[in-house]
Amino acid sequence: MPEQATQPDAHVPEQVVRAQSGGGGGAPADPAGTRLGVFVGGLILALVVGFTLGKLLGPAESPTQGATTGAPASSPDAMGGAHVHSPLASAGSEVGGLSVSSGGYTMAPAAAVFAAPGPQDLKFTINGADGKPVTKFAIMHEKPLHLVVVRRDMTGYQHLHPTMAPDGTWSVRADLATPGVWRAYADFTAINAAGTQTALALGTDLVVAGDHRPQPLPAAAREATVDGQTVVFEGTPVIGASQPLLFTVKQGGATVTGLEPYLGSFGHLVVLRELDLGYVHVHPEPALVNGGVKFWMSAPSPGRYRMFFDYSVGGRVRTAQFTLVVK
Ligand SMILES: [Cu+2]
Repeated sequence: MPEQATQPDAHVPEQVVRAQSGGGGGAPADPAGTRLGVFVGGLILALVVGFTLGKLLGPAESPTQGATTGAPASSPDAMGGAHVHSPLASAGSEVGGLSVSSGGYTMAPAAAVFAAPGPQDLKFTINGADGKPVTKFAIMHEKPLHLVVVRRDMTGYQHLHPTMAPDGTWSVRADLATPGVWRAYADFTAINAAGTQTALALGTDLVVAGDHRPQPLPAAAREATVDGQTVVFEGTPVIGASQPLLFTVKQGGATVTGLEPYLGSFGHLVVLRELDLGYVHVHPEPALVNGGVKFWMSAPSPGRYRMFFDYSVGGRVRTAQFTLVVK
């Protein structure tokens, strides 16, 4: 299986500011993830759920900070300003990544068609409502922007961290190893001139010319092997209610106890929906649970999903992949 592509740590430009952080402790009320507060059109407060990292989020934070989300900030379900999220209620029920433009922000790739497969220097900007590249981003999970790249048949997954030039151009080397249509998701929290933070996952297609050989989605399984380690998950996602998912890493039949924090948590889970590649990025509880990494997820709809679980052991990041069927 493909390894997590490793990238040099992103240089964090001066313009990138650190989001207010909850500092970890005392966040039991928020294991599933809520995010408050994006001004839309100047007035409306939107409530967005997607993923969170308890370490970054405290329950009583400023309404404009929090983890990024897979859902656009202005999604209709999020507009009920008065409703209060029970901590486990609706995290993950939205998908993002379906649009190249949302909430006043637009992802603009420098090139979206490539003449041949192979490593490419991807470049793009995130443009604001004024059409100019955004240069201020909040740090979420230790990075100002996360880029997930995968071919539309769910092969070739990469979780990358581009670097930003002072003019707002993001660059990263990505391996578009095979012909076909790829999806690139930019997951970030932009900060506008007024200081308002907007968490988004925008997505664009990238087309690689050549003889396209789409692969079928592997059968659903609760176990995946990556680089000599076996990863299993427990839990059954359902629609409309947040359910736990516990991922445990095993080697030689024993649970690997040495999971290390990676990008501020013990694991990261990207869930993509088959057919439209809707993006659900959930995050774990801050502490290990019986040596495993526990996430909360609410499935957005019936169907098949591909789950990509990034974790770090011995300083090495691996990605375990699973097909999930939601009924
Ligand atoms: Cu990332």
